[in-house]
Amino acid sequence: MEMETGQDLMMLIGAYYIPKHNPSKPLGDDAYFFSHEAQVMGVADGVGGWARKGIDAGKYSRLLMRNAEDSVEDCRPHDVDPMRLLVESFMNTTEVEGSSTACIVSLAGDLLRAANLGDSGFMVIRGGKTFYKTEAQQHSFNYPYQIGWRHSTNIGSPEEAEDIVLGVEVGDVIVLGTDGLFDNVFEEDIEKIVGLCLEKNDPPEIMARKLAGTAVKNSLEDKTTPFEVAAYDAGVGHFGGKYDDVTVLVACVCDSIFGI
Ligand SMILES: [Mn+2]
Repeated sequence: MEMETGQDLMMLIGAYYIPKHNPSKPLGDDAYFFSHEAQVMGVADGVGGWARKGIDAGKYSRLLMRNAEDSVEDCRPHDVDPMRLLVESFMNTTEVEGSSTACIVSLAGDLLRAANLGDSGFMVIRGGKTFYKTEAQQHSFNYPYQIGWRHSTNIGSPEEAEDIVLGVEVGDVIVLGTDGLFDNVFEEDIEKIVGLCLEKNDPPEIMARKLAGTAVKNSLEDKTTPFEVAAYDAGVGHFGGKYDDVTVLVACVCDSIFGI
C-alpha cells in the first residue's frame, strides 16, 4: 500500500534489553530489531507459559523478529508496511514452536505506521506529554493476543493486530516496549524520564537503558505499578511489579536532513 506522505522525517533509534535473570535461559523471551536504513523497528515477547511444555518461546520471538528484519529487505526504505512485515514473518516462522506478542513500527515521510498484537506496544510523547499510546489486546488478564506455531499449526492470526497510522512531528519521542516496561512504569514516569533525558541530550540508546532500568527496579521493589492496578481491576490479587524481561526501543523523530 503506497501512502501519501508529507515532510520527510526520520527516527533515530536506540534499544536496550534486560532479560530476566535465568542462568538456564540467558536470552529470555523478548526479541527486537531495528533498521535505520528502512526506518522500522519491532519487539516481540515470547509467551513464557510454554516453558511448562518444555518449549522455549524466546526462540520463537527471536526467529519472528529475525524474519521480520529479513523481510525488510524486500520493502522500499522509508516505506515499510508493518502489517505486511508481521504477516510475512509469521508465515516464515515455522522452524520453532511457541507463541509471541509483537509490535512493529515504521516511519514513512511524517506518517508513523504500526501493527500491534497483544500487550507489547508503544507511546508517542510530544511536548512532554503522551500524545498516543497503544491499547493492549488481551483475551483476559495477563493473557494477551499472540501469534505462534505448534504441531505444524498456526496459533492466532497477525490480521488481529491493530493497524495504526498517525502523523508525527520533529521532536516527538516514540517509546516502544514489551509488557515488562509498561507493566512496571506508569505513563507519567515514562514521560518524566524521557523529559530528563531530552534535557541532558541523551541519545536514544541511553534513554532506552534508563527506561528499562527503571522498569526492572520497579518490578523488584514493593511499590504500586501499572500491573498491580490492572490486576486489581481484574479482581486478581497482585502487589508490586511484575519481574519480567524488559525491552525498550526509543526513537527520536528528527528532520531527515540531519540523518541518512
Ligand atoms: Mn513480558
